[in-house]
Amino acid sequence: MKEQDWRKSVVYQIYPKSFNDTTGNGEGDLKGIIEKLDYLQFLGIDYIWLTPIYESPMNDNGYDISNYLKVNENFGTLDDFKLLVKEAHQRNIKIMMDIVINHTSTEHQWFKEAIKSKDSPYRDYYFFRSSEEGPPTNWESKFGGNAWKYDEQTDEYYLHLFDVTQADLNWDNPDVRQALYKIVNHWIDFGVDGFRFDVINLISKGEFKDSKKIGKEFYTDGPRVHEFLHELNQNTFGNKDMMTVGEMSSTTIDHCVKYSNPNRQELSSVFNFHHLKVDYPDGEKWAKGKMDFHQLKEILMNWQLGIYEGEGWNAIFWCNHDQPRVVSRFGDDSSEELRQASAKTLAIALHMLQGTPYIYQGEEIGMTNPHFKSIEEYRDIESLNAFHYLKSQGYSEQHILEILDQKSRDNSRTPMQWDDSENAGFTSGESWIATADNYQKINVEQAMKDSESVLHTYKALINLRHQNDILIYGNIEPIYMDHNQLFVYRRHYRHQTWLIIANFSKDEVTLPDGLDISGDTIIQNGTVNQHKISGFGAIVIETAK
Ligand code: TEU
Repeated sequence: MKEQDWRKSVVYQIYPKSFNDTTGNGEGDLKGIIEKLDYLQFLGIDYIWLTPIYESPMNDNGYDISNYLKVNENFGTLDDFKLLVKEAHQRNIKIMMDIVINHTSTEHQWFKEAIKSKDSPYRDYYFFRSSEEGPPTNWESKFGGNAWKYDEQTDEYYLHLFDVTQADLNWDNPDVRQALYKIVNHWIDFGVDGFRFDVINLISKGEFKDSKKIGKEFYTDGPRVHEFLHELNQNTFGNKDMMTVGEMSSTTIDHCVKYSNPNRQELSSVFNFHHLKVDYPDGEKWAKGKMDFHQLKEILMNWQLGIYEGEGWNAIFWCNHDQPRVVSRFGDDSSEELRQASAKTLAIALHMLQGTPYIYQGEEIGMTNPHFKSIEEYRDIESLNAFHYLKSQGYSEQHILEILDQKSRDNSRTPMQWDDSENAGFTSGESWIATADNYQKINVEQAMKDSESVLHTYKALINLRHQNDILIYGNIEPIYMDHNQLFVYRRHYRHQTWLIIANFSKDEVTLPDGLDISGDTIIQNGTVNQHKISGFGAIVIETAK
């Protein structure tokens, strides 16, 4: 595989609204990120993925863009952004912008023009359809309800795969594509180093027909998606030193090989989410569920082998701004000992895989879900819509809160926990969302002082990736896949072999007979000997060199 430096990189995702507030208005801002660049440099990360900072009514916290060319004043000014890029570059940290070009906010000028009349030159920027018998199709919005909104003024419906205030763009219209390429190039001109493209595998819609499911089959990995991505590549970031990643909803390995194989000149890498649905009973997110460990291992390994085989490139991650905190979800946050042990082992198990590791703000200190007790504490539109829908279905408020406690996107959106002062040092004002009540124990300041903290495990893992080509280019060999507690695999590269053993249970486990763990220890969490591994223990051993 051609050597490409970006493949040695680790990305740190920042959700600016919850990262660091320097104005006291209770919301994070760009200057707050600049203040913390030395911390990120200490951690050793290579890129910052900045979730959307563009002008937005913030119904979906910035994923509903009303002006792509202006910085949302809640986050600061264009000068603040330019300073962030400059200061990050001075610390050898690159900036990856998050850009949402599958849909715009209904506050966007294009949509405002489009909805004025059927003859508007912008009408065909979106999907407007007339229908006598209600919504044109039975497709469901990912945020609940039908995916079509009726507009009385022009007696037509418009498509919104997400919130009703997020209208889907018509990529079949070449004017839309050219307008979007100009926007991407606008930000490239500010010296950014890459992009994360939001739900980019939904941009090509096929037939508008009723679905036997919820409609996904008509717009996921659609008929022209690869053509569009290649055109996007060639008109913007292609042939530049930029790293791109596509968020791929409900996609396949085959498509992701096509999206990320460099010879196809589409994207550099892909996010897929199949491994983060192993606690969805019968695929249902809004239900209480337990992690299916075998399914988790199988999906992770299938994607590792499939993408390696196709010379594509995975993003490897547990957390992001849409997902619950992994230590509460797949680890154990019921005690300080179990929280630390499970957070470290989850990190080791993930960071030894092939692909680009993504660390979500706070994951590196083992931040947990906040375990909110009332619906009033929630802010996320998807979660609030789910609450009202489940209530309409007759579920008790208590039961719904238990579901939200597990699955809400707000689990990852509580303020970054910097120190043990009020609001965890995130803001001097009233925070837009409550801080998790364990911030006095779990915060950056405390973690920096403790050489055994989760933070220092993440720092060590980032360094290992920078220093060891086996992690970048080595192939992977899953073993003991039928084990009920252990996640075990090998990495091979040239003459080297690394063995990775991670115990996903809180109980001590006897190692399988014949598993030879002699060799040099690369990194370890907990106690491991030839026969046993401690609860949530992990070890990486160089068994051949
Ligand atoms: O997320 C796509 C998406 O489907 C998310 O809603 C997420 O996968 C889901 O909540 C998991 O159950 C992207 C952004 O990451 C998300 O924040 C936006 O709300 C969404 O697109 C619309 O732009």
